[in-house]
Amino acid sequence: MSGLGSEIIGRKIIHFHEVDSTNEYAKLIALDEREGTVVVADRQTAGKGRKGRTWASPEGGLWMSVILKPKAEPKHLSKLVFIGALAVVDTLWKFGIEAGIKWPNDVWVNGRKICGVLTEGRIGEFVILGIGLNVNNDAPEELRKMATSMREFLGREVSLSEVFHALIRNLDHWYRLFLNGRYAEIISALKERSIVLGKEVKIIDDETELVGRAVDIDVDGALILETPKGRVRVLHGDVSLRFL
Ligand code: BTX
Repeated sequence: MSGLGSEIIGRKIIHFHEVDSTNEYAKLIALDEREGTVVVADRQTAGKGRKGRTWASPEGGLWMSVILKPKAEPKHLSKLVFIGALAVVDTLWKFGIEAGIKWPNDVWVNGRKICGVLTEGRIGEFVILGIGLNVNNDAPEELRKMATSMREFLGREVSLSEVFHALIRNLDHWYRLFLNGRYAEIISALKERSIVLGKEVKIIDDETELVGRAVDIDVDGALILETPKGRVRVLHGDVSLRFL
């Protein structure tokens, strides 16, 4: 046990007041660290989203990355992004916030984004699971319409360290299921907490766009879309999903 009530995640915590990106720092030290080490910062000066996008990370939010070294077949590693989203949703529920997962890597509350998850890594060596959760920070001005925070939803500040510790415990729970190969439970929880199933969506993957109704998430975590041309299976990779 780590003292935080977790077995693997949070065995060691590296805290910065400021860093460029916790994911970048975690990648630098990953080979020398045991799995479960967490890098957390009060603010990031170059927080990253997917595909070179920026992640606004002012003080008050929870910006953290976990170093993982799972001995799992490479085809399963893409499911780690769901571990992050599931742990965040469970944490938010504990604080009375009914959040859901916007496949593949966001957590939303009342139609707005509260959290993003970014996994990066080197096959056979490590995976960095990065989580950005708006807690007591304001969403950036230009994103106010599409982003929210725990403080905004609850109308009061919450203890950042309580949120952090709850998230560590929830990550530990879901990661241990992953290590035990309990993928079916992970996918079924993902489906239960999904806010996309049954909705008309547009999938954007570089230059291609696909419109259809999201009807299922399969055993691999791929989204099944019903389109005018039949069923299409969309792997999560780097695709973006918009509601229509
Ligand atoms: P994403 O590419 O899916 O989402 C990025 C998009 O989200 C941005 O283009 C912007 O529209 C919006 N956005 C930016 N900042 C925020 C915010 N604070 N709240 C809500 N929406 C925002 C999602 O990428 C993955 C983000 C991972 C962030 C964590 S923080 C710790 C770790 N370190 C790091 O550099 N990244 C990860």
